[in-house]
Amino acid sequence: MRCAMRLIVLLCLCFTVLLVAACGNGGGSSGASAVPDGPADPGDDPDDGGSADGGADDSHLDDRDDIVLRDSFETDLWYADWGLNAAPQNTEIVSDGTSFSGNGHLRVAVPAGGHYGTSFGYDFADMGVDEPDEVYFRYAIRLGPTWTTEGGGGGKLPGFGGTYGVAGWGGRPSDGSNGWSARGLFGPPEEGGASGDTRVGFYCYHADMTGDYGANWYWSGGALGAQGVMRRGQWYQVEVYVRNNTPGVNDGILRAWVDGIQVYEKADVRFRDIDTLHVERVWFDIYYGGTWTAPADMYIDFDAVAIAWEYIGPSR
Ligand SMILES: [Ca+2]
Repeated sequence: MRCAMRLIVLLCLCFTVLLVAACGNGGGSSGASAVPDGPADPGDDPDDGGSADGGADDSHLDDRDDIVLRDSFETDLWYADWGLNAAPQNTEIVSDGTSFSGNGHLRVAVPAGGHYGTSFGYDFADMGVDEPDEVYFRYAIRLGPTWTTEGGGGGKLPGFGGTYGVAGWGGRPSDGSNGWSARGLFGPPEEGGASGDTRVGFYCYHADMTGDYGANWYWSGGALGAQGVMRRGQWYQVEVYVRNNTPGVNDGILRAWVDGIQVYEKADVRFRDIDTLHVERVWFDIYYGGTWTAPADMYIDFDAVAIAWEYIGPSR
């Protein structure tokens, strides 16, 4: 009888311990998830690498020690890796089975009648990384089904900035001492403007510019064809490269590749006359205009971003 009582007491104790442990776990997981802050560790993004549902595989980048950032937009908290505390305007993670890599991508909406888009960046100094003078930036891009430049509209796509909040964008011309930028550019095709076909290139504020606005340097070849256009609904993997010029010398470089094929090079750019201007940021700027606005509700999808000190190359 005493044995039986001891067993019952022991069982009760065990049950109590299990109950307390279960409650403890429940309490922990029901709290708000902490948003990690601080600079991202290069090559330390658990979202990336390995075989991906979307078919694109970046595992060949896993062993590289020059990768500054990889983002495959697999989580709603993607923006923390960019040093942000909240998702930028008009962005959302979409998981609809059509991602370029994995099962998530970033959708940037451009509402009818508006200019934005979105604007955020990977600001090297803010992320604890010395501002470079050359950098590679790769992203996958897909124009949405209602995307159009009909009527002549164009605007900005992701690229590089060294504006320092002073000059080199937005009608604030560069003079070599104040700032520069080389964002992406989109514009209407030479023919078939209603088709959604969209020319792409660099939109560059540089020290040799005349007037108040940047130069349009369009790309062509490779997957863009002779007309240099992207089509709706198709993923393209863009990689852009900038090398700042020797101060005062026309030896700065801009290059672009689409799906691993080079589609642009310019090697005589003068971004700066002083050595205190560097690559301040990788600038994720989606802006319709100019002065014109989006003629319809539109969006662009992005995925498989990488920033690195050496050529990245396409996903496999
Ligand atoms: Ca993805």
